[in-house]
Amino acid sequence: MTSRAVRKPSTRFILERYGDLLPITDRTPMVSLGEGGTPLVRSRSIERELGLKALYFKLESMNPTGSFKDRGMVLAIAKAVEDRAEAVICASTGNTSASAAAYAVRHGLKAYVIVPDGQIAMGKLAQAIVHGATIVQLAGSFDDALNVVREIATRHPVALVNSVNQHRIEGQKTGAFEIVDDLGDAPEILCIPVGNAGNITAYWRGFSEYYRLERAGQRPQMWGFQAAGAAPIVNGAPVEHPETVASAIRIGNPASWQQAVEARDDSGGRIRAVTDEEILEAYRRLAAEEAVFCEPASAASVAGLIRQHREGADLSGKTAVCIITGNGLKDPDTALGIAATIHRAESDLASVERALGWV
Ligand code: AN7
Repeated sequence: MTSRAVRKPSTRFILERYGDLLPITDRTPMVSLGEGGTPLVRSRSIERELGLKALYFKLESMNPTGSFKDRGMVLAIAKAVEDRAEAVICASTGNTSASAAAYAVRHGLKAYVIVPDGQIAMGKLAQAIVHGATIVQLAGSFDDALNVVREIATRHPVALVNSVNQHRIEGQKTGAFEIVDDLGDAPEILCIPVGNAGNITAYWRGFSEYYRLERAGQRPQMWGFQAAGAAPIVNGAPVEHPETVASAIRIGNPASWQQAVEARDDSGGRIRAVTDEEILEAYRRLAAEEAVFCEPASAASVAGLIRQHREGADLSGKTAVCIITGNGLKDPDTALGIAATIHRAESDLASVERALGWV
């Protein structure tokens, strides 16, 4: 038998790749579903229009359950196993529940998910169903659901895996590590949608840690974007009835509010609102011009960057990264709501040619 050189990449899985910077012990199960190692895809049209030196989309939509939540969940659930938990619970606008359900199955835990009734995207509900989670649809908002699960976790033997669980934030900070490792340094600007504000908190922690360790020469300005109908941090007050097409970030009282404000202020950044129209326009452009199919909440980061440019922000010579937090396939209803012409034809060549307008 001839021996061949196998080009084996060093691991991209975050628990192994960044284990030295995570709260891992020799009892932490190093189970992976393939999370992390997501690509930075360069913009082909929006970058030029905004006059940036470079614009990248970090496709967190390519994680195993289709959202960034997997980075935090792989750690939160591994730590729950380490602590001998037998069940996990979360409140969710959809992606957290999909991720919790998947990682719970992998570790043989029970998953309980509480979601606002009729307010989560279909694909996310489908994920929770197929992974066998116990699902409660609550007649209330995400914020109501989060209040309930926080109380439940103090009364019952079940681990809370919302981002109030610090292991979630620790896992998610690896997204920042990857950006620096890929680009050689932090970008000048990091654009990110803000809902419960766990992810902006995690990215800032990650960039700050790498800066302290001198693995990065700079830290980015953190530019967070909320939907205008669900913009408590921008307004400076909770929103009782948050409303937006971006159901993932329909959140009126974010758990990590204070940490998000700190990330904004310590980085010299900003947290602003974008309208549903701006979100949907960015959503459509991302798919039609950049080949990036994301969910509406993810498009808020790009909508925000475009709006900042329109309002006079000087982007020339700068590098920006937009976090594409979730996959477009999760929310087919929004995709099918985009105006499109779909032609009909009989099942023969001539009819298809006619339908295409070629004869
Ligand atoms: C695609 O799943 O809150 O500011 O319960 O699914 O860290 O909350 C999801 C949030 C952005 C906002 N983009 O992140 C949940 C949930 C997508 C999301 C956010 C979410 P955070």
